[in-house]
Amino acid sequence: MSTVIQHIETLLVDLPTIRPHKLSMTTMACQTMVIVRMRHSDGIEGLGEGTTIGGLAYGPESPESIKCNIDTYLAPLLIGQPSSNVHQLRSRLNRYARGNMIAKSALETALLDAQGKRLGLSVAELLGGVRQEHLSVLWTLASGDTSKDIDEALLRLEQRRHCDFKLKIGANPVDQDVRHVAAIKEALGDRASVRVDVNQAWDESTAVQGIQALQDAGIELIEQPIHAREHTGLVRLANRFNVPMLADEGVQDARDGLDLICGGFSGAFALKLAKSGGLHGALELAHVAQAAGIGLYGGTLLEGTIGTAASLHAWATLPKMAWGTEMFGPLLLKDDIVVEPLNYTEFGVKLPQGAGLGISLDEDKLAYYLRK
Ligand code: MUC
Ligand code: MG
Repeated sequence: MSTVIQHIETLLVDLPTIRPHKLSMTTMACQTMVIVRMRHSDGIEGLGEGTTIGGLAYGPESPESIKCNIDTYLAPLLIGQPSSNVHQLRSRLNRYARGNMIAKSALETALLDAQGKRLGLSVAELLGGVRQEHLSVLWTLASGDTSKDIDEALLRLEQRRHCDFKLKIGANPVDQDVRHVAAIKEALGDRASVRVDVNQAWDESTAVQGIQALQDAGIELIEQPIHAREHTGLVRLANRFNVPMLADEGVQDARDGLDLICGGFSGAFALKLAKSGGLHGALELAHVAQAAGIGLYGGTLLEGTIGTAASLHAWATLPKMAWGTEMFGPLLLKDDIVVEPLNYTEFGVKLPQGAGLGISLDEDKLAYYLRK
């Protein structure tokens, strides 16, 4: 008899951040992860994670809605189904439930983790095999204070932790943001690259003013300066400036990617499991981008170790990404809920080894941080 999915449990886990993390739409002091434990009839448990930023501040799914929609709608679609045909299970979820990409991503991760454990293969091997074992990882400076950000960057450079830095801007007037970024770039000089993420905060004319000043200051990449749906505006900005544009919220999946490419976009795409409903969806976008010569970047929604490991397994199957990754989520958290944390070393992170994701839960820590 074939193995079937028997039980799906979703847990809200609240972990404090090491410092306030200030973005254009919210300031985070805590991260909430939705952890999925999926039990199969052969006794194997698959782990998944769905995480977003700042409740409903970043996107239409909150941790509470992810849990509620999995428990109420998505889990019942999977219970009793054969465990191992992930494509068929993805189609089933997409047929009966629209959107909810973060929830679907957590479930797909748990399915792949279980299937890997069943076959004795890592998730990256299940996806076709590993092309990179060590992935570069940048750090996001978002304390909200210029001198604290400089100290943080210098420490991470000295530790050989990170040598690329992303600055979260857009919450302040453009002149103030530009002064902040330029001061950090000047302090770091050629030792580090500096990029910015505006998280959609500008309109196009503010973007023209801001990007010109950031380009003059030596900033190397501008992430999502304008609203996600303004694809033609992003194409205009990409054509106007030498500094490349990185589409993030504006490119959720392969369809968005195709739309931007057909519109003449020449920048780069940020991949995120959370945007594309899981590993396969994110890789579909990656393949469209590769066919069009668009550079790639491995993005995060600040997931903990389980979600970060899932992303690493997907990115590891791609050739080296032009803009590296930002898979630093676990480093922003004060503690972890896994037995063995990821190995961050030499300006990057190593792909976890072992079957499935290669991650196991620390049950005591999980119980401690579990939302009661
Ligand atoms: C985003 O929009 O890129 C990534 C790093 C960070 O601090 O926030 C995220 C989301
Ligand atoms: Mg972004």
